Amino acid sequence: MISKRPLILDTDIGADRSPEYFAEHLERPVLSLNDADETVFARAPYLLTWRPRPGTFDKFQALEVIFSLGAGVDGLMRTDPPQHIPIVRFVDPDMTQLMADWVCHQCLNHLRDQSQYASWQADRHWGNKQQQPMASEVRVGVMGLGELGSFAARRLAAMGFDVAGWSRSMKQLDGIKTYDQNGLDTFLGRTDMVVGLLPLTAQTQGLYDRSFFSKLNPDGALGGPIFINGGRGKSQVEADIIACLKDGTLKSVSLDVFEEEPLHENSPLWGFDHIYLTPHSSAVSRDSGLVRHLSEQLQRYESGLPLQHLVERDRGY
Ligand code: NDP
Ligand code: OXD
Repeated sequence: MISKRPLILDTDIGADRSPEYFAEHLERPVLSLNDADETVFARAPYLLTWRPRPGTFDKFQALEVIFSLGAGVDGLMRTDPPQHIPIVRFVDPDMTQLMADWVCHQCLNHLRDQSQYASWQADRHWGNKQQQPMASEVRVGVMGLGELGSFAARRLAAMGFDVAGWSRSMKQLDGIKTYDQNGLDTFLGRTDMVVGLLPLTAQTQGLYDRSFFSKLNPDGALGGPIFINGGRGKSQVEADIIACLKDGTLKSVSLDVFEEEPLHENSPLWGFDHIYLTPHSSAVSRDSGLVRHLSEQLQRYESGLPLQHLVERDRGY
């Protein structure tokens, strides 16, 4: 174990992640960033981080690979990681499955009008039978067809929804109609329920605004457009979401991510009784998945194979 090259763990990334856990499972020395000293920084080749503090990279003299704890690297990119050092994103089947579960759960909440039943239950009220549209009558549009979006789109299609997808470059997915950047307005016009699984970049910041929501299909089977965001909160304009919920441009939303997190207790979003909010927990990076991913990538790198899931600097994701 001592002969293996050490990994530095930025322990600010999550309370339950200990260097000891990773050292045991990766079978190599793992040190906390906070405990590392000059001698460690002089020789440490690997860093696992997510939202590093400013100046973190300046400490390292021999850094070779930066591993992101999360699938999204916007927090990492904000702190100017050195250009020549590769950044490996977190990609793992458990995370992909967790996100698809959340997306499907939210789509079913809207399909079956779950907030209405929950409020009747809270009032001990039997209620009236709701109109029940079929999933096949609902057009879902998934924005971002990467690791998470393409799997979620397939799962939605398997559940019977009428699914389309949109991404920067054109994709081909069996049974799913796809659009690239040029097809955005057509894609939005056929969409009743839009699911955001985009990374936060200069191009996607503030994308989900009133003009965007106004392009969604107002006449769908659910009685109005639905917005679901599991990507990044800074891609949405919350003032516009609130105004669009009030004037009916949007019928409802499911939000896991917010412009500022945690969501401020005074946010009007808390006050809507027919929307669904989760605290950035749609797909949490599990330690077991991280170990699997790091083991594989470290093994590849140390045996001379190319690293996978590399961030492309000019795209920002
Ligand atoms: P990927 O990099 O695999 O996929 C990103 C997708 O977005 C690609 O299809 C890409 O297009 C598309 N895209 C990026 N920029 C644009 C653009 N400007 N216009 C159109 N399409 C664009 O990422 P993942 O699927 O792994 O993750 C997506 C995001 O989900 C993460 O960046 C993160 O922010 C968020 N996330 C949120 C979590 C949560 O708990 N809420 C958990 C995990 C991730 P192309 O295929 O052409 O490159
Ligand atoms: C991620 C996240 O990017 O959890 O992995 O948000």
